[in-house]
Amino acid sequence: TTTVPSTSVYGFGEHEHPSFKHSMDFVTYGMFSRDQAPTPLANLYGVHPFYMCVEADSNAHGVLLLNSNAQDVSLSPNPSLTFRTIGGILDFYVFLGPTPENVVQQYTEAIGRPHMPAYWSLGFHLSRWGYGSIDVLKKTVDRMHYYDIPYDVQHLDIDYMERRLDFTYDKVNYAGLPEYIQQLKKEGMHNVMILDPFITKDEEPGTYRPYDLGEEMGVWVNNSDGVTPAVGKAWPPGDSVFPDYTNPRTVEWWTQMCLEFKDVLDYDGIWIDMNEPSNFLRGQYPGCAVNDINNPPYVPSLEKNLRVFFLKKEFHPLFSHLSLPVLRATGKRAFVLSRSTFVGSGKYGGHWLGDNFSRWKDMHQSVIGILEFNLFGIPYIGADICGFNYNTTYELCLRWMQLGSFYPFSRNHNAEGNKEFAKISRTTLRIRYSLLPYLYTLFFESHVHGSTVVLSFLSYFTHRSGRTSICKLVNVCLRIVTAMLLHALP
Ligand code: MIG
Repeated sequence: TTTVPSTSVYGFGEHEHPSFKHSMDFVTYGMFSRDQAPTPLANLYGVHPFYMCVEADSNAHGVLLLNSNAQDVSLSPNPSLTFRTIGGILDFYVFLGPTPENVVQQYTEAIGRPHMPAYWSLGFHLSRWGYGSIDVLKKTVDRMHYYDIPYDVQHLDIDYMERRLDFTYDKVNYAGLPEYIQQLKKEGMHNVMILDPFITKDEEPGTYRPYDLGEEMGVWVNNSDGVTPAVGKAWPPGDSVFPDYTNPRTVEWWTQMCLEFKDVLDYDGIWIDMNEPSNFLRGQYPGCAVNDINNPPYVPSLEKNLRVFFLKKEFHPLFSHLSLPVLRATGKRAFVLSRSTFVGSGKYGGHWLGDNFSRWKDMHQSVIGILEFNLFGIPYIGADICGFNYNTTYELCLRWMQLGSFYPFSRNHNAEGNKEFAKISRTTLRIRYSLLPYLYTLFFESHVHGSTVVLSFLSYFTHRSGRTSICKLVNVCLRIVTAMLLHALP
């Protein structure tokens, strides 16, 4: 337990926090990675035991507890913080600031600077779970062009796969996908494919190379006996095994699979989903041993979860983190979008805020989440524009397009085809595109100096961010106003 010099405490993740500045009224946040749609205060996809505290005189400092075990932190009005972790070491790092921006720069110096994103990835992205066929995909792409929506990146969700098997594509419903991707590339578009981390073990032997090769190389996460693979159940048919990314052989296998797949579908980036890792079973086959590792004497404040896997192993939240550097092997600046993240993941990839809902509240929450991930050193961050779960409405989706046009990572997980809607979306996206050199520079500064890409007005005006930042802010405001005026003219 530690006292803190003020109640202005920010950070800790990943959660849906009701405000950027935390309530210190005896609130407890659990941290352990899991597949959970944003729910207030619950532990979500990633783990970031890092906070920043800003004092009344506007000096700021940050603290990281570098620990990946199941843990929680309680905030009290004293004001104080209490950390409880069920394993590992108490590896604390203190960052002295003095400005909030300095804190983030020092934090990312320690954990790894954010990667430099490819310029194209700052364009607008379109995605949807369930195009269902290449015809619907083509029509969607054509409609985007017809309505003249600025757009650079197309995502393909699990329905492009054959029976949801990684490293395959559906040769019936998506017949001709490799050629279509080539065509899109020629037209200047970029494509991102989803991959899930579980590999089915139940295909006919000799017919599914990702499993056969992985089995041969011995790359799966094992049960406590250290020999038999731990088996779970997820999207692909049959039961699944999970790659053990702490094993260098696994990294070799994973890299090889991704490169071989790139020879089939020439993607520009990968979107790694379900990598908390998620599992549809409660526990695993053949069941979890009864011991105090599986039933710890203290259970941190974590939501009960039906999709828990490897609970309580400190390696669990590192699963996704270790799988991210894979596309370095392509020799190009990689695009890796990860649902689960840990301390330092920003060095390899970006993140989206997960399965939000088509509600006004979720649009509001996206701003808080984006600010927080800028503190965590993952500035390439966005939320599913228009909302992922539920049906969106015209007004909500339109306003969300206007807001989302200014997310660092701007992706809509649904499409609309309506003239007025298109006109307004086009206008705000064009403003985004007119600002891309500026956004790219912010990412460069983030990559080199660890600065934030999005920061709160609070940081600008009350926390001595310095004259340059104020100039930058005035500059970007002026550019937005000018761009809006230009677009408003007939
Ligand atoms: O169990 O791939 O967060 O973006 O569309 C759901 C299907 C799996 C969850 C991701 C979402 C994606 C969906 N995935």
